[in-house]
Amino acid sequence: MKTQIDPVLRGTLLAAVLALSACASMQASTTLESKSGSTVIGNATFSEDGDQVTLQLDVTGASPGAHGAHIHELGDCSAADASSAGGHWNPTTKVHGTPNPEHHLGDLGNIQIGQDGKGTLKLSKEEWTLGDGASTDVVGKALVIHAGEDDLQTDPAGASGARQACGVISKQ
Ligand SMILES: [Cu+2]
Ligand SMILES: [Zn+2]
Repeated sequence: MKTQIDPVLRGTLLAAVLALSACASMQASTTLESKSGSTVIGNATFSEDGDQVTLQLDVTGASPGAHGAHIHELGDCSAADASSAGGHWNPTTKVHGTPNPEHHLGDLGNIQIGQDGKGTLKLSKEEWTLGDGASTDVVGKALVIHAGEDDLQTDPAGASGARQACGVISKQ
């Protein structure tokens, strides 16, 4: 009698091992709450992806068009206008703007919102880290969505207007 593992069972075991290894990689997330009287809400997930950290951001309830999105330096969304989140997260002391190769670590550019008020942004950065407590760690910072478009050049904040949603990034 053969002692080989049944191919179906083997497939199930392989799937279980893959699921476990996926769980082992670090994740962080945040739920964005409306600020400045807006209806904008959303959620974001950061996951380790090889040498980089990948952000998946989903927003609803926003006006159609481009909205500036940034990681701000203070994990505090308590103010009604989210001013408590401070300025752009900039641990490497660079100048604002995504075309600039040496921009703020917190510069995410713009999220494009459709006629249905929804938008998605996916972005990876090698410079980000997740949960290691280093100055490049996204955990403990605040993700902010703005009323207007980030012009990607005006220092220090891209002239993108009021802060319409804010969420503190925490480890999962
Ligand atoms: Cu901002
Ligand atoms: Zn910036």
